[in-house]
Amino acid sequence: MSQPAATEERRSGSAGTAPLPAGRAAQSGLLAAAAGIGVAELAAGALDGAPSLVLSVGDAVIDGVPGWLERAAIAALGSSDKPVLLASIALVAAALGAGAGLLARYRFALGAVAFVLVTALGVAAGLVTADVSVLATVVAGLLGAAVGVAVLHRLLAAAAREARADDSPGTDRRGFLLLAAGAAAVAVAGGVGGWLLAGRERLDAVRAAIRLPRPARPAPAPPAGADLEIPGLTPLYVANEDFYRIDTALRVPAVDPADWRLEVTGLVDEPFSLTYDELMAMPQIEADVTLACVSNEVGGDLVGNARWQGVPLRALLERAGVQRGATQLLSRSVDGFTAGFPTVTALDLEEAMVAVGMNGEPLPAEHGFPARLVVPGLYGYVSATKWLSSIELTGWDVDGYWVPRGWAKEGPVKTQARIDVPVRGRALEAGRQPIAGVAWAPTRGIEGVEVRIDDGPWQPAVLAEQLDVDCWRQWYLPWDATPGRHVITARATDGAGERQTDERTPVAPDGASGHPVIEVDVEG
Ligand SMILES: Nc1nc2c(c(=O)[nH]1)N[C@H]1C(S)=C(S)[C@@H](COP(=O)(O)O)O[C@H]1N2
Ligand SMILES: [Mo]
Repeated sequence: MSQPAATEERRSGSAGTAPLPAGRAAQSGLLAAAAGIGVAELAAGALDGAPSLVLSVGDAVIDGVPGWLERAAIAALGSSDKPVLLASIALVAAALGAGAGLLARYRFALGAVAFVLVTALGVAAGLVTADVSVLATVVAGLLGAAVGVAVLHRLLAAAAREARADDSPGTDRRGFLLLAAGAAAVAVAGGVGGWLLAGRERLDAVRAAIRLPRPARPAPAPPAGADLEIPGLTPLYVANEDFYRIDTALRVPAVDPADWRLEVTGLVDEPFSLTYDELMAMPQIEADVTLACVSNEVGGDLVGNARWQGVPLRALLERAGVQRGATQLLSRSVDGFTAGFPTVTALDLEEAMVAVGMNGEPLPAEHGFPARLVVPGLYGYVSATKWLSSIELTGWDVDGYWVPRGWAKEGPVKTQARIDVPVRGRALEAGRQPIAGVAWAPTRGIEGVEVRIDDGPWQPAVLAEQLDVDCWRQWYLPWDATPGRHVITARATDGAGERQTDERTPVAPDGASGHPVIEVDVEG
């Protein structure tokens, strides 16, 4: 009888020597990692100056990947690049946790060391974030690692008990499952709590309390007929919550207007800085401007039109006094993004502004609260800095964020038409059907759109009222759809009489060109 030995093993509770199944060890490691991450996130939310370690790792990935990969990710995933990145980090963390669990099955110390090493990587990523407290970040990491290791120890001990309990497996299995559920609850509560504490909730309340001033120069109401209201056609103004979002910020910067300043610096006679209240007290304008991303494919949806409100850049530049040689306006965000464009553009275009309002509301957090730039006619990557922190006048030799990453120094928006109707992939019946879409050439306006069906002639589309040269224009063509497959092509002509080229180019380095084409199957 080996009864004494078994008792001895049971009493020691040593996970390292227990004959526990590999599956249980992996589960234990995964759950311990989740609980540890949850606690670290909670601590990061609670401690001043500690960034979320998970999001810091994400930021490090974004900063570290080569430009072509970052471009490819945006091209393939568009606005869902961030959820996909976070899901990937979760998967990798789960795999690492499971691996640590398997290591701990042989030797507990090995698993514990794995936890500490991975946490150290997270802390390292956190420490390179702007404005961190080293102490708070390390404490968040230590708490996470400590909880992870402790939970791992307890789960493995429970799993070992379960493995040894031939007589009454039910109770011991329940013991493991209860602990497992507890670890999962810690993970979820920590993650959610950390996110709430990180300030997003509080900022939403601050933003909701802000009233936009009446613009000194309001934009005219859109003329009747500027929106054709055809089902499936993009509305003239895209609602804030539907507006495309592109940026390098994994975590939307939570900028409290009370702590915010806008610096106007560089090659100017009198540098100055403004508080949010001072900016809001300056005379404001309203303008309807279509914003487009250079990564937008022909026919893509990284483009939108909104009514923006803010202070003209020209007013800020006049106050600062632009010096000779200040050929570039370089804007910077609170999270270190930069974008630059010719100073003359800001002086020439009265609609170029520091925007504080979007479609009648204070800027949404995702779109740059409390202030961003909006410059008609330029792609966002050279101009539309969100969470704006400074405007620096420089020479042309300084480059914004995307220029060394393979994008053109100058980014004028190319003339484009897009076909929205017939809606891709939706069944279509023979008979009278509209073909409809939008076309944009900000600062130049749209003079015409033509549509070609199969190999037929180019037919002029009916244009909606032009709201403004800076914003897109809807168009449609009535069509007698005949059964079978059809190819529909469109092209726009801008206000200068220049026709959209049919030459196809990729989005890099300066924006896609070519005609939008859709294929439709008309039912007989
Ligand atoms: N701070 C910051 N501002 C930014 C970016 C960014 O990565 N960070 N991306 C720019 C790009 S590439 C585009 S196309 C526009 C998109 O603005 P939106 O997200 O409000 O549509 O924001 C611009 N402003
Ligand atoms: Mo962009």
